[in-house]
Amino acid sequence: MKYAAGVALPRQPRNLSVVDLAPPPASILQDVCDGLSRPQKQLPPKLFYDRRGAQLFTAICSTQAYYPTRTENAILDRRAPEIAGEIGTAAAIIEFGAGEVEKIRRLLPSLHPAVYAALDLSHEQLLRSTGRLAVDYPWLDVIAVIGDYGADLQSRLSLPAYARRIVFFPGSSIGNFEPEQAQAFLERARDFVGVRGGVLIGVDLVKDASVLNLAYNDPEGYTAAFNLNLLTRLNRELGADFDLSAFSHEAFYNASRSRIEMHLRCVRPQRVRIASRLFAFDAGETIHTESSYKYTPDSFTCVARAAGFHAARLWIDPAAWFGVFFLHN
Ligand code: AVI
Repeated sequence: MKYAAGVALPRQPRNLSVVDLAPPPASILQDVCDGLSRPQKQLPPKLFYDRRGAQLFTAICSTQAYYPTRTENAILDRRAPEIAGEIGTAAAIIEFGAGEVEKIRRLLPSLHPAVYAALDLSHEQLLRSTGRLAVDYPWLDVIAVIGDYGADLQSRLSLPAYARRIVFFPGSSIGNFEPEQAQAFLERARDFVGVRGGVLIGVDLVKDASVLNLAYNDPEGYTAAFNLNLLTRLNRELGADFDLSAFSHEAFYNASRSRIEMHLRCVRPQRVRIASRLFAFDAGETIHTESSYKYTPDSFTCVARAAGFHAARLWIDPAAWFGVFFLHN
């Protein structure tokens, strides 16, 4: 059993092991300055997920407006036996961005894998959630992998050779990649799972713009708070002096690019100091903070095919708002 250095884990369940593949802490300063120096200012969406951002994202997922979470959950609940039929029992499931490890619970009774490895960078949350999972499923080997999407799983994660490898990537997080990054992610996943393996992935689908626009402008204001929290984080971690009252949340569906765009719009001219740099914002100018691509079954199948997968099975909800794909060779 391996422990992450410096992580106190009282009463760690015997069926839980921990692998620490976290990259060395990197300063976010360079990414932030690069993004704010572009003609269309931008900030990397990975910066959303500090502790407050993670809480706000959980709150977003519970709203009526943000349909992806409950729609995907309903597909997983309803289709678990069919999904398990495709994957087979005794597989090794590796979930990317596992967080609360909530979705896999919907599949475990049907799927009965040999191993479940949950990868996430947020080690506190991951150790808590995988610890609970290991207690609830004493027959399951659970591995908490502290790392990001770039972690070298091939050489650092030991999985039983007999087990079919399945990458599980729910939540439509693939939509936050640019399409070429999405293809690259799937290519890496395909290399990792090998010819016998597969990828089970949640994908948000193109739909009426009014549904999409509401999902990213929830009446409770959680998405707006999530977006603005980015600036709070820069003020705290980089000593920046953003005046939060000068920026407002904006999210809209860009149909020509099949994506939701989230921006922070500057409502009056601003000069913002970050470390030794000064950034000027005109009134009306925006910082692009996130894209969330929406696919059709065909457009996503094209990306999967370009990444080398030959076969796909798709489960969708009755309104065709969300798809769960199983990609294999
Ligand atoms: C994590 N990701 C799939 C979410 C999305 O829908 O693109 C992030 C999010 N941003 C605003 N609301 C939710």
